[in-house]
Amino acid sequence: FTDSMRAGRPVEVLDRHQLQPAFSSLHLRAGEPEVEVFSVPSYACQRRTSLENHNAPLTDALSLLAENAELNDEEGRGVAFRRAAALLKTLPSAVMSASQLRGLPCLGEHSLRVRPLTSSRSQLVLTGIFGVGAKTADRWIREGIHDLHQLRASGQVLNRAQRAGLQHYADINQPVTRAEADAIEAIVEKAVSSVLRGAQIVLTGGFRRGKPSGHDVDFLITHPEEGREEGLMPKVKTTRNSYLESKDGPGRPPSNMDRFERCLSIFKLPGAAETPQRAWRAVRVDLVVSPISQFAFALLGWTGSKVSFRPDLRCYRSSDGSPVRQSLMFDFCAASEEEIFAHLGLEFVPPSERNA
Ligand code: DCT
Ligand code: MG
Repeated sequence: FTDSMRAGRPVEVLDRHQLQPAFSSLHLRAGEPEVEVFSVPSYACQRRTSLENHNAPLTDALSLLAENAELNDEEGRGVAFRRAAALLKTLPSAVMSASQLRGLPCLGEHSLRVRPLTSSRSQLVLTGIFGVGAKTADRWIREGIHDLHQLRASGQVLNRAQRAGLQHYADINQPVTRAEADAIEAIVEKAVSSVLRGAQIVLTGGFRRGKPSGHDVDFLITHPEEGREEGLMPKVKTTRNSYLESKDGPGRPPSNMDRFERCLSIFKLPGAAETPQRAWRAVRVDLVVSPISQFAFALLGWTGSKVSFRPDLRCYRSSDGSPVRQSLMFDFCAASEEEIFAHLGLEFVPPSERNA
C-alpha cells in the first residue's frame, strides 16, 4: 500500500480486510529517516485545498472507508475518515512516511485503527437509487433483495422519488459534466425568470469549486428585493416545464441549511443521452432559494465542500467562545462571502480552494 503510494500508483482495494494492515503500516514506518513534517491549521476553513490532490491513493482509500462507515450507520467513524481524507488532500506533496504526519489534527485513532467492515455491494447498489438511504437498503437486503432486478420483481411499494430513482438509475449514477451543468443552468434560468422576473441564479456546489464533473448540479436562487423570492419553488414546479420533473427526495435530518426552500429534483436534459434512441438524460438538480439578506451565507454553505470546509467554519466560529447554535452562521449581516470571512477574522479562501 505505502509502496504503491510512493510510486504514485493508485491503490486498488481488493478486499476490505486488506485495509487493516495497510493502515497499520502508517504506524510501522514511523521510524524512517526524517523528511518534511507537514503542518496544517486545525480548521479546514483556514486551509486552501485545490483540486490538485497529491495523496489520492490515501484519500481514495479513506473515502471508501468513510462511505462504508456511513452505510453501516457509523456516523462518527464516517466523519473521522472524511476529515482525515480532507486533511491529506490539503498537503502540498505526497506523504512519503508516517513521520511526516506527526502532530497533525484529524489523523487520530479512527483513521489508523481500521477494522474490516461488512457493508456489501448490495448496499452500494441499492443506496445508489435516488430516495433510498442506508436503512431502506438494509431492510430490503434482509428481505432478500440485493439488486435492481430483484427489487423490480419484489413488488415492494416504492415512493415517488424511489420510483423515479429506479427508473433513471443508470443516468443518475453517471457523472454530470460541466457542459451539461451549463446547459441545465440556461434552462433553469429561463424557467425561473418566467415565474419571477429579476431572479438571480448561481451555480454552486462542486462546479463552483471548479470540479470538472459532479453527481448533481446545485443552484442557488435569489431576488434583489427581499421577500420576492418567497414561494418561488412551488411556482417553478407548477410551470409544468417539461424539463423540470420535480421528485421530492429522501427526508433529510434538519440542519441550519434547511431554513431555505429547497427542491431536489430529477431533470430531463435534452440532447444528452448516450444512445440515439433517447432524446434526453436524467440529471439530479438541487435548487435552493434564499432571500437576498442571507444570500452570502447560503452561497458559502452551498458551495461546500460539505465534508470539511462548511462544518469546520461552524466549529471555528464557535471556538471563540460563542455558543454553538443552529443560527450560528446568521447572527451577523454580510453582503458577500468576503465579508463573512472578514467578520470571522479569516483570510478569504476562494471557492477553488475549498475542495477539502
Ligand atoms: N450541502 C449542505 N447540506 C446538505 C447538502 C448539501 O450544506 N444537506 C451543501 C454542501 C455542498 C453543497 O451543498 C453541494 O452538495 P453536493 O452536491 O452533495 O456536493 P458537491 O460538492 O456539489 O459534490 P458533487 O460534485 O458530487 O455534486
Ligand atoms: Mg453537487
